[in-house]
Order: sequence, then C-alpha cells, then structure tokens
Amino acid sequence: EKYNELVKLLPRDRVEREVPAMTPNSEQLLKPEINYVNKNIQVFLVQGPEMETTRNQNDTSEWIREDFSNLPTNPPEWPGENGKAVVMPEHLKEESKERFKENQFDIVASDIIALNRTIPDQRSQACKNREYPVDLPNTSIIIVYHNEGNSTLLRGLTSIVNKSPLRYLKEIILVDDASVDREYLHGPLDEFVKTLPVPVKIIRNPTRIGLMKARLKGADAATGDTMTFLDAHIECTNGWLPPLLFEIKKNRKSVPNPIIDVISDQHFGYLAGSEKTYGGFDSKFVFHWVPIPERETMRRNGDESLPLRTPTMAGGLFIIERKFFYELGAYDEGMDIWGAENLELSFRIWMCGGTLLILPCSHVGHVFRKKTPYKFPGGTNKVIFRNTRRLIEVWTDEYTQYFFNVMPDLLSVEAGNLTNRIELRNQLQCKSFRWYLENIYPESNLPLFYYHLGSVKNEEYNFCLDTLKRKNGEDCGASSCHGKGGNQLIEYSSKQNLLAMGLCLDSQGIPGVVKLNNCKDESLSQIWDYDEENKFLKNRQTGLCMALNDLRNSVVITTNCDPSRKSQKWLFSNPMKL
Ligand code: UD2
Ligand code: MN
Repeated sequence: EKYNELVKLLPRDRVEREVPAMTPNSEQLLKPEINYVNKNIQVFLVQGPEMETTRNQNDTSEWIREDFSNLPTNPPEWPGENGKAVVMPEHLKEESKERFKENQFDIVASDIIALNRTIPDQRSQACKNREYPVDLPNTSIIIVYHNEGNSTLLRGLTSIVNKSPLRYLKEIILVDDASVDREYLHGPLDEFVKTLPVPVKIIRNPTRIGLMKARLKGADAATGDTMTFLDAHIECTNGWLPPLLFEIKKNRKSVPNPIIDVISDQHFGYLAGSEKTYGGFDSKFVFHWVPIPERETMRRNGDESLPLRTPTMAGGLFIIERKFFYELGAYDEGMDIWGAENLELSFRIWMCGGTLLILPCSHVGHVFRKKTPYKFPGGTNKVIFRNTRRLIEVWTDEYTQYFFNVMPDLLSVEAGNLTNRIELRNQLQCKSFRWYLENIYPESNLPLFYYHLGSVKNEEYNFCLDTLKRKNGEDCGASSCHGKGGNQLIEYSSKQNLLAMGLCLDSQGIPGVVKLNNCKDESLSQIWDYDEENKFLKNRQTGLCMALNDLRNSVVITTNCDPSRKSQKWLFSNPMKL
C-alpha cells in the first residue's frame, strides 16, 4: 500500500508504460527529410543497421528467445520482492536513518532485501517476443566503486549472473577504488565472488584515482569482445544483455545503453525508467533527460522498441566493443574522480564515427542518489570544472568562448596538458562540434545560427536587458549596462528565443510587458525576430517591438514599431557572424 501511495506521487511515465500511439502519417514517411528548428537546418532521417531487428532471409544461424521462467523466486512477502518498496520494520528505523549518509541511500533497506529478489519484467511485449542470434559477442563486466554498500553491490552481481545468459559473460572485473576498509565491505565480497559461476577479478587501488581512471584499469584487465560498464548500485532485469550485444554484433562502432530504471534511494522500490526521454545536456554541460523529439520517433516508424539514437549518455551503464573503446581513445586520463567524462565520450562517439544508442528492450535499475556520499579531493567544483574545461577545450571548436562566457568560473582552474587529446581528435579526423549540434542534437538550446551571447543594449540610453534577479513569471527589467554578464547575460538562441538565466523573454499583452517565463517549445510570444535595419526586436506573435519603457521603473514593454523611436533600437554586444 505504501508503495502504491508513493508511486502515485511520481511522474506518470515512470510507472505506467504507455502503448505508443504515434503512427506517422504516410505523407511524413514519404518525405526523405524534415525541417527542424529553423529553415537553415535539415535533419536527415538516418536508416542504419541498428534498425534491423529480425533475421534476414539468408541467415541460417540459430536465433533464440531467452526464457526466464525457471528463475527461483522468494516468498512474495519478503521485503522488496517484486520490486516493491521496503517497509522498514519499527526496530530498524533508527539505524536506517542514522546510516543513510554512509551511502546516500538506505543501506538498511538494501540489507533486508534478498540478493536474488524478483524484479518484474520491464520489457514491452514487442521486446519480450524478440529473438536474438545465439552467436553474440561476449562481454567483460566492469564495476568500479569507492566505499559502496556491500549488499547493494552483491545484489547487482547476483542480478548479473541470474539475468544474463552465462555464455556471454567472459568475466566480471571489480575495481575497488581505495574504499575504506569497512569490515562489511571487503570480507564478504571476496568469499561471495567465489560462489559465482563466472570468473571474477578484483583489482584494489592503493590510492583513490576516481571513476574514469579506475574504469581504465578495469578495461586494461578485460579480455572479452566487449566491455560492459556498470555502477556499483544496480540491478539487471530479464533480458537486459542480448539486445545490447546484438547492436555491437551488427555494428562494432555502436555504443548501446540500457534504459536506466530507478531504484529508490529511500526504500529500494523499483520503478521503470522513461522510454520517452533520452540524453541531452545544457549550456553548463549538465546532463539532462530530455523528451525524445518527433524526428527520432518518425525515424523509428513509431516503434518504441527500436534503438534510439541518443545525443548523450548518462555515463554509468553502457557497453562498448573493447577494441573500439581504445581506437576511440578510451577515457581522458587527465580527468579526475567524477563528472563530464560521460559527455566527453558521447561527443567523441558521435563526432568520430560511432553511434550512441539507448535500447528500450534492455532495462537496468540504478540507485539515483541526491548527493555523493564521498568527498572530492580538492573540492567538488574544482574537480568538475577541470574535467569540464578539458572537454570544452578539446571538443567545442568555435563554441569554446561561448561556454567560457556561460561559465566564467571555469577559467579559474587549470585544464592541464591537452596535447594528447587534441592529437587524438586530429588523428581520428573527427567531425566538428557544430556538425554534432546540427545533426545529432538540433534540439539543444545552444545557439546555432542566430548566435548571440552577451548584453542586449538600448544604445540611446545605454541600458541593457537585465533580469534584476527576478524569477519565473516576473517582469523582465533593464538597467545601466555594466558589461559583466551575470543578470545582463542574454542568449539569442537558434530558436530565436531571448534567454536570461535560463528563462525566456515572453511578450504578454498587446501592447504589454515583457515577462521572464519558462521556455516553451513553439510558443510564438517567446520568439523574437531581429530587424537589422531598424534594430528592432520584433515579437513573432504580436508583431510588436520591444521597447524600454521608463528608466525608473525599469520595465521592458512591447509596443507598435516605430523607426523614429530610439527606445526600440537594440544592439547585440556579441553577434555571431554566419
Ligand atoms: C553518473 C553515472 C556515472 C558517471 C557519473 C559522471 C549513471 C547511472 N551514473 O553518476 O557512471 O558517469 O555520472 O562522472 O549514469 N566511483 C569510484 N571512485 C570515485 C568516485 C566514484 O570508483 O572516486 C564509483 C562509484 O562508487 C560508482 C561509480 O563510480 O560505482 C559512479 O559514481 P556515482 O554512482 O556516485 O555517480 P552517479 O551515478 O551520480
Ligand atoms: Mn551511480
């Protein structure tokens, strides 16, 4: 009951799988390309080997559907069975609260759940029906961890061996990144892995090197055809592995990810991840789940069980052909501890000839935590800024300055030596960042063709658009230009939105005031055309021009366009040449 209550509070698509309603109409399907974002960008519908899901006629090899009906089950009333939330027994409540900070998830809840608990099959019917060739590449599972709870790790390992056809598991490699020797962590693990029907190697780092370098160590020890990277707090579900391996068999340069389901940090209840989102990122290089755009739905002919071409990956759970990983430059060894490596690898995959996919037929649960339980040596920001700066300087071409404008703090950290990574990019003859934005992530909010990032100045009065620290739903302001960015930093995006601190300038009323509102796709009142000749910012919905109203109450309005009115003439400090 408690679980059902909690579930009601969650976003709907997390719990209920909707049957795809989208069937593109014939007219759309006949068009070889669709227009997207604006008339200058054309996104081509790409058909690739990843679209094939059934056996071709000449293929005589054996294909099968894996059967999970014989897996042993536990009494359904055991805590957490069937992916249910743990209802904490009274006598453990205090301990559970007390120890939450050890892992930033409830280790006591984890401890009372069976290692082989049952998780309901997360796959759609289309996925359950699918067959895969028996002859798939094998894999080395690589898990790195620093001070991770024991039972969670053991449950992850148990799910791997129970839910994967053993013939594909070459080995499991555990890289202990200098965990503090807690008695419950090391002892049982060594004993436990001996019971697994798969060879297990444990590598123990004498000093902490962070997740990227730890994964590199694991990769160096791997011998499988492919490598499967997983976090230390996961549970694999029925049928998770073959769809991933199949993509690599079809195309060795594919990097498939499962859908990442949610294991609650509070009670270990298991919730389906969304099949309607994939990976994006924002101008601060923060990873986000973003809605799958229509062009990708159309490319898949509305079949939501087909692989998704995702712009970025979350980073924790993916599979890659072992040799391809090295050809592509593995990980950047100059990156420390945590952060930005997932985006760096995402760009590298797409820009240098690979394909990054999410496989809706493959589901793996992950405990998402709200904070990291561990410390970042030297300070969280410093570590993440450094990683991010390395990524920016190697991969973003003419956008480098843009990112430094958005995140001036990055300039306060050293990036370290980048020669090898730049050389790698040249040697692999990777495509440009602009190519990536236009072809792989045209929905991003990064400026493409109508680029400006800086101040928007009313020349006559030397006043600049300014949020004046106002929030969503409040009036946009203006104040004396100071040229220091901050609240006067305005982005004129590819969608012709004017953005200040992530909010869109929105024309309300005729004539009316300009508000700061959340950006909405297709909202014409948030689209502004720049008239070079008259220096007007003309609202697409009303056709009215933005004007300074009164210097004292610093409100910006829209009013009838009039070339003689100086209050309507706006200049960009930093326009991009097209
Ligand atoms: C997400 C990714 C993670 C990584 C990270 C960005 C998912 C589900 N997870 O982080 O894989 O891409 O974003 O860098 O997409 N660890 C070490 N040594 C350290 C720090 C961490 O071994 O110094 C381990 C840690 O124990 C865990 C893994 O690295 O097994 C990932 O760390 P996390 O789970 O704290 O990060 P998460 O899931 O927020
Ligand atoms: Mn994690």
